[in-house]
Amino acid sequence: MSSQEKIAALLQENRLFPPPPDFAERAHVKDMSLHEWARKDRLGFWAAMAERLHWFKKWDTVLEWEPPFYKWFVGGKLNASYNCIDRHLTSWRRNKAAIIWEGEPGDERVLTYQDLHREVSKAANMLKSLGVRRGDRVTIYLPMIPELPIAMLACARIGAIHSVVFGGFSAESLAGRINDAQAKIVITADGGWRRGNVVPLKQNTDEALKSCPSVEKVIVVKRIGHESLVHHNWVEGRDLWWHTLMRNQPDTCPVEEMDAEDPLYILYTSGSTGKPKGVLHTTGGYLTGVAATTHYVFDLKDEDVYWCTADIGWVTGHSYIVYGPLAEGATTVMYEGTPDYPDRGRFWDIVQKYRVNILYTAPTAIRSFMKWGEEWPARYDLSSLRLIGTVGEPINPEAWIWYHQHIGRGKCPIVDTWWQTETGMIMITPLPGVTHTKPGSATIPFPGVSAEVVDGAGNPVGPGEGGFLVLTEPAPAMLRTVWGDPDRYVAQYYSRFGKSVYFTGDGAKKDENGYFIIVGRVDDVINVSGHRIGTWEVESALVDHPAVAEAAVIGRNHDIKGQAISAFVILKEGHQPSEAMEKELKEHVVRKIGALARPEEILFTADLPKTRSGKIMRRLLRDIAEGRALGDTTTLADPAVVQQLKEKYEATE
Ligand code: 6R9
Repeated sequence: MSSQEKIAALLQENRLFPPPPDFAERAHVKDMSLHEWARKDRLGFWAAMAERLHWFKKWDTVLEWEPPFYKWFVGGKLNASYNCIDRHLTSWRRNKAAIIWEGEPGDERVLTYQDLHREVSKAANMLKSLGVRRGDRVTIYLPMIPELPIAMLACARIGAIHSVVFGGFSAESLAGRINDAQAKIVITADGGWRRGNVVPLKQNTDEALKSCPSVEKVIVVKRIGHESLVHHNWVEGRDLWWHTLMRNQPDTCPVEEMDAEDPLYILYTSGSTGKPKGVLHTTGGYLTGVAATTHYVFDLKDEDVYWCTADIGWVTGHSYIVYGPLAEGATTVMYEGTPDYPDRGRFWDIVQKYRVNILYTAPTAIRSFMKWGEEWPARYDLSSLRLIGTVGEPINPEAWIWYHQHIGRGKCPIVDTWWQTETGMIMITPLPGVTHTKPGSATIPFPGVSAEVVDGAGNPVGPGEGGFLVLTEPAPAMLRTVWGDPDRYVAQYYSRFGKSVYFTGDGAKKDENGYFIIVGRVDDVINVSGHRIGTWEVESALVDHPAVAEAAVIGRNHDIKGQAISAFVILKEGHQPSEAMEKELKEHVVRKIGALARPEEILFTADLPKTRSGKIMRRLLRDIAEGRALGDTTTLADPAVVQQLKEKYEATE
């Protein structure tokens, strides 16, 4: 049987995959008692989860609420850096590898918890010496190098709020995020490696800082070491080398006692309208949520080597490379580069080399691996793997089965975990020792989490019926507000279905067992390779170009990326559609936002389908881009517009 036939056969059975008996026997959770406990006493359950952390002072109240504003562990005092480092130093764990790092060129660094304590303390002292105080914002724009988690934990240590900006974002995106947070300090690097090329992070920072008056100092990590990356634009007095500043810092630094509700970090994410929002996470609830889920979802044991392949620039890296694993005293692997450099075996080489036990990656990566062929993983010894997981977008059952067979070798449970930047922690997921998994389903809510699928009026829908995914109870790791814009927080998340129901922006259904199947975004957010991009952002970038009169952007299905960006553009008088114009507009979007927002294709048109009230009908554009028969066009101002567009689109294919 060919691989394709095998997959087809497995899928036809539509069967559930029970946890392998030897896995279940040794798992932290072997039965449904955790779920039952949380169902009976939700707050008691979360209080017990909070006990996993070290508190300088215990909380007075588990939850105080005035929907949609929630406070968890009120009155409690703790520090995230202390919980991720210091508390592990009193046991044998101080000599355990905290971070195993591999650079793209193949260089390596291993930091034990003791090493991490020293580096983080020095970095915290460095920040203090530059005037950073509790509550100040620090923007971090770094590649995947150890200085990134070190900088985050240094901020947490002194109560500064970090805002990590993914290294793939443009200067302009960086500037927007620095200004929104009013950051005092930017931490960057001379550059980062990507497929053997240098990403010029310092140059982007220089460009961004032309419009960022709040920034006083720039700390630059020397990652690449090419003089040309920094010398022409080094601003004396503003720019400082990380290694010079770190040299004479004391290697201990007292931790700030933070309130449970003090901010830990801001992370920007795309919404359906407007600029990216600064999602605000606080200390006690967030850390409780990520520590508990790391422990139970990944069935993490002290002897495990755990690898989450995300970039720390996204929430998955914050919660499941840095805060969750380190709070749990784990060994967390960090890799700088891409899966196909220097060849398509790189991930499997890393699994084999470090004997990785738990692997957490994205469906888009799995679909690439499928395309590259099973011979790549087959060349490596993957026998150390005992649990594998996915996050970021819906996983198609074919990819699930392929992952199960070729990476999990039929032996590893798969945890398909649904969550968001806003939820901070995994919300819907199997627990690998007990939940029977089903390809394409994230299964059931984590204990203490309440999710539902509802219709437009907010009423639960029946099995198999599509609806909106909502969270009906607060959970400790969820965002507290949108930085600087509480009205937007309310409007975005707590108005569609009332003040006490959180709207996720996702469509979903439940099967007859109550398992959740998440279909994808139902708002104007596109999920490209697991990265969220707002249609509004791409449209704004396009109309910013002098030749563009109007633009409409949609996400269409894509075999590898999940979704790809299709843009429909009306040019201004005097500009002609051409290949050169298409290229220029794509580059313009990359310059404005970053390479992740590059449209897959641009279709020039004289008109866009609009309702009589002037709203662009994206649904019809999606029909066109995905080559479907056109949906209902009766509400259109001019139905001929779509027909013409469709013909044109088909002609360009
Ligand atoms: C963690 C993260 C959140 C959006 C979310 C949903 C999609 C994430 C998923 C999933 C189906 C899963 N998503 N995990 N869809 N199954 N297991 O990815 O956060 O970048 O904020 O994206 O990603 O659409 O709403 P974020």
